[in-house]
Amino acid sequence: MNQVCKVNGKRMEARLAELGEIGKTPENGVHRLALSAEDKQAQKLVAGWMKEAGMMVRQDHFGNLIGRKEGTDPQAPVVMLGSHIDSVPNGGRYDGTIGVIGGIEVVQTICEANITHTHPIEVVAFCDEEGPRFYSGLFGSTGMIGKMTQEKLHMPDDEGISRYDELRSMGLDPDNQQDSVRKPGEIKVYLEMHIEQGPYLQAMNAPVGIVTGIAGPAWLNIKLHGMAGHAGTVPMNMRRDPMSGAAEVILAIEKICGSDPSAPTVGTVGKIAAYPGGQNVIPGTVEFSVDIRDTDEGRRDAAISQIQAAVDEVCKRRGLTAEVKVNERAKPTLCSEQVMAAMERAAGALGLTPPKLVSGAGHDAMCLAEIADMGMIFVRCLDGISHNPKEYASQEDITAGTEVLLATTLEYVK
Ligand code: HGY
Ligand code: MN
Ligand code: MN
Repeated sequence: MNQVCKVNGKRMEARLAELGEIGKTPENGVHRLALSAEDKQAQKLVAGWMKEAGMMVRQDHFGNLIGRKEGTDPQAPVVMLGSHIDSVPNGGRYDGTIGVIGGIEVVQTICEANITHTHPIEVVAFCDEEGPRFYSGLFGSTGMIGKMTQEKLHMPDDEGISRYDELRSMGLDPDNQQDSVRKPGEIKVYLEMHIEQGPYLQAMNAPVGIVTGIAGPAWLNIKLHGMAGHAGTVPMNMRRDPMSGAAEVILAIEKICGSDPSAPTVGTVGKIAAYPGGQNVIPGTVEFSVDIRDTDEGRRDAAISQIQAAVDEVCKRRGLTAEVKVNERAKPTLCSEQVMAAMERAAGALGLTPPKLVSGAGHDAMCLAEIADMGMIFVRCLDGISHNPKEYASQEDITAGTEVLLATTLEYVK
């Protein structure tokens, strides 16, 4: 393979800073929800960088932004790099973005070093990886592998707007999905660099890690219905209060998911709302989200069944009714052994010995693993903080991760 070349850490640092200004929050985080005005503005900025890096740029009908650099054989399967640029509400500026900016940097470095390669390289900013706005994530990558559902496409946000509406308003045609779907064999390998979003690399004093597998998230929406009433006049023993019921269920979720300290099962209630939502009104309905994850699908689904049983018991005892909807049930995913070995070789040549670790966070890589070999490189982040404006990864560590990404890419594009 051609000469060794170095990525430009300063260029990546400047791009991360510029991207972080779009949707910036008072606490210096980012609020760039999928398909929002901020997300669309960020897509335009990233598309410009893809062009600067020597790529042709298009957007597929799922809203995925795709840069492509041809190799000597345009029919050869694609080496795909990518991640996402949408964020959670008031999130961090490194989650997803380092994988897109790092991928662009790999292609730009290959271009500037005039390295010839056989396989085409694509860099993808997947649409709506995070999911909070439309109640399910991995949207663009799910579409790319041909698993889009009408329910996902038309699920409205809290203002009644769907991803379908937003994509149409961008001049895309989500009804014409077939030419946006990639088939097994079209993609040789998918490589994603991402911040770890956990504490282990820092604890092991390692700048980068190699991911062995990704926990599978299940997202539920639970509604408890009781009887709205006057906060001042309804005696405590005559209430059917769904807020107190929700409190009991939420504590049950914590107990169920923490019952086996040796298991990586986690459960989170991140969003809750009371209707009608008055200071002096006993709520009629309380609705809350549940995010349950595990690397073992059976154990995760057993936790969901236990949560369902807890809801039934609380409702029976308190005279409530419940609606439990499972919006997302992603399978835990293993990374390809060959890709992990290639990453290890690449890191070794750079003098790094990255530890192997599991990802508790979900990633687009889970979808791509269904149609191609997949691997992920983790970059250390400060105190493991993520989905928080305090999220931070150093330029040195991001550069180290990108060097591993570049070297792994060069092995696959031959
Ligand atoms: O929720 C997740 O694991 C990812 O941040 N979308
Ligand atoms: Mn992410
Ligand atoms: Mn995230």
